[in-house]
Amino acid sequence: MSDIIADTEQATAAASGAAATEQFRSKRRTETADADTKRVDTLVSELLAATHDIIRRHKVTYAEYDALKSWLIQVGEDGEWPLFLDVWLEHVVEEVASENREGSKGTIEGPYYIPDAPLLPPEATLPMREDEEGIPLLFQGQVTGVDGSPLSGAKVEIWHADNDGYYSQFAPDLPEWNLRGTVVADDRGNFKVHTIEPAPYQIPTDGSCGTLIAAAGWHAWRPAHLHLKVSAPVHQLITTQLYFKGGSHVADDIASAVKPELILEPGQAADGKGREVTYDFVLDKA
Ligand code: MBD
Ligand code: FE
Repeated sequence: MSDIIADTEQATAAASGAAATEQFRSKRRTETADADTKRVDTLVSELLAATHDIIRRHKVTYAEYDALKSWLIQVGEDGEWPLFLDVWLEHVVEEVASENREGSKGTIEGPYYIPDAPLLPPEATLPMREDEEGIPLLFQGQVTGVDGSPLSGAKVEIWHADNDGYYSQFAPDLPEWNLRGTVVADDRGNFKVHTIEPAPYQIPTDGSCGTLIAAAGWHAWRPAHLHLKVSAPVHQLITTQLYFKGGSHVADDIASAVKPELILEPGQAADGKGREVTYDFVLDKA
């Protein structure tokens, strides 16, 4: 567990931002961007030119320039660069990265993924507190290839917020792996996960992203969602999120990460306790 969070009594933007920044720094993607001079020149020159154009068209003043400067400094001090980038830019990066995929749709990862969550059997209950609040949810399905073949040994990593909208390791007083797990599917690619329905997530209002949202008159909400990474040998990993039909902000996610294919419609659970839903994952070949 991050010391930054463990030592903090209240959920603050600065504490969750610092934990997200620390988490990002320790993350290693399998591919790293090579510093191709021409590409850096093109991308940065075009970004700057687009900004120059905005300044000219809207006659941006020195007062506004100073407001921008102090806000950018504050984003860094709050550790909110991961949050800012994942909320307002990542969805387009994901769109470009997955444009040629045939299998299931994915969406953004967001700032709160932690690798190596505890391994769990094909039917499992996510680690949770004894008195964990929230409507029980049975989330089940099958992982197959694009040709329909079951993927034995598939892994379904799942992480989500609790009934108050908090993620373990990014808010105080939660067990380290609360509502996080790696479910290993059976030899037919089937899995069954018992958990609770997460609450909608509100961007911290006391940090710089919150300041921006208030200054622009936006709302700060993401719809309730399950995060998933689904993988299997010799197949492409999918990073995705699933939402709940009829839930608040499904139609106006601040992170623009909802797609129609990602909306679940759970029914009454067969055992009468809470709700259940089946969702299958189709993975492209690597
Ligand atoms: C979240 O829970 C999230 O998934 C994203 C993308 C951004 C902020 C909080
Ligand atoms: Fe999230």
